[in-house]
Amino acid sequence: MTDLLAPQSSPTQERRLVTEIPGPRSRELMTRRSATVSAGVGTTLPVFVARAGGGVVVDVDGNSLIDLGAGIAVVNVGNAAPRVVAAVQEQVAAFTHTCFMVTPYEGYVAVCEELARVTPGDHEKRSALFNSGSEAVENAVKIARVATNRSAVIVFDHAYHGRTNLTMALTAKNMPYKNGFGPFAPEVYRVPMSYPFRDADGLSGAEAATRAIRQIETQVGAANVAAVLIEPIQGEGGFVVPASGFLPAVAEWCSQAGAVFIADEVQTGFCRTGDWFASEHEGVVPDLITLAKGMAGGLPLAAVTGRAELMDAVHTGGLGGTYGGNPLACAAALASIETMRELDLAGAARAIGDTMLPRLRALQERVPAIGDIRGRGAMIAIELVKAGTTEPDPALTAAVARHCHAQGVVVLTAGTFGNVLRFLPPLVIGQDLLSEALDVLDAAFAAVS
Ligand code: PLZ
Repeated sequence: MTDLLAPQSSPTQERRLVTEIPGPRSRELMTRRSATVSAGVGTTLPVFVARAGGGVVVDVDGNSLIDLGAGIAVVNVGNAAPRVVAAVQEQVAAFTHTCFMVTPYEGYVAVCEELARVTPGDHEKRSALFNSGSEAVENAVKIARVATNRSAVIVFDHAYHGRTNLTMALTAKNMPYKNGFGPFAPEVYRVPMSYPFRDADGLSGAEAATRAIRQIETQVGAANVAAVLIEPIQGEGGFVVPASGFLPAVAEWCSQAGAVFIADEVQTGFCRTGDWFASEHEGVVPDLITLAKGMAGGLPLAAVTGRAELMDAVHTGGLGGTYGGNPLACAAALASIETMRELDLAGAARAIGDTMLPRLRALQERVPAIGDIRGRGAMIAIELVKAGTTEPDPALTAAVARHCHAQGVVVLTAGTFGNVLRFLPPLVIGQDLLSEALDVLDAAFAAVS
């Protein structure tokens, strides 16, 4: 009998470079990639993966890299997490697909039961399952429109909600997400976010909310608003944490205005920020919540969970999709959620933040280009600027990221201005590895600045 929680199936938890990065086999595969994969699909770090687990990614040349990306906040439970592997293996041998809309199966229902338990609020809830975060967001908007019989959707500066047509319209940043891909869906209105590092000094969360709400009321009209859609901590936008009081004030306005408050927790969800969901930090209870990424340990699964009266306002057959709630993905989600509970991964995320923040603050003392350090739990970022200003420094950001990559640490960038380094380690990463990754980051700044 194997212990499902023991990491014995994981690769050795170490940073080990045996070739330059990328190594010869990865370079060969990159050549094949260029000849066959669309140039439209980018690459952050051109090493091809052979295996991954815990806090490392092992490439085809035998290099072992420390993972501070978790596949963009997906493998919160670790890559190929033992419970997930076992659950998927069992399911794949039983049946792989029937389509839940044709002949249902228990896993889908069990996932929805879990989502009702773990998401904020003790009201009656319903869920529907999809394949990607974008699809979840699209469906949340559909549900809000049907339930309110209104059409306007409010989104924020720096928001990221996906790459499909509606979610491109909801996303703020033009390059690379939107450029040339229009026309975009109508009835989407963008208002200012609370962004403490870039707002006027001392602008409180309540004041930033008033600024956004005034714009909604004057430019859209409260009675036309179907939904306000917001990431409680913005992800691709650069881990922007709104000033405290902002989210509760926006949520409160929605309930007054009869608009649906949708929290997009695709990136922040499933223990990432030190709570099950980032909305909980300020006691906000979203009407609808969009989920994906961390929920299924790497298998494609997404969800909209929300108030029963909204979710059930949709006519029968109005929501669905061939693969939504695929049985393998559901098995993976149940195993992931169980792992999060058993290993207290919310606590682990808080511990990661507690390790990272003091180290980054010490680094900031030596590196004046670090303008801001922010985030919560295991969702931490630094924003790089020309020293003493708030002018973004995307070139320095790219150089530091490249240096980390070359030294065997997977880091990601983000931000409207491309000047944010973000850290999203798997929540099961060991403290030693995390600390070694921070040493590499220190050295990267010393080398490039
Ligand atoms: N909402 C808050 O973070 C996905 C995008 C990576 P999908 N973020 C990573 C890229 O460059 O495509 C995301 C998110 C938030 C929605 C989405 C969309 O989720 O699963 O990528 O569709």
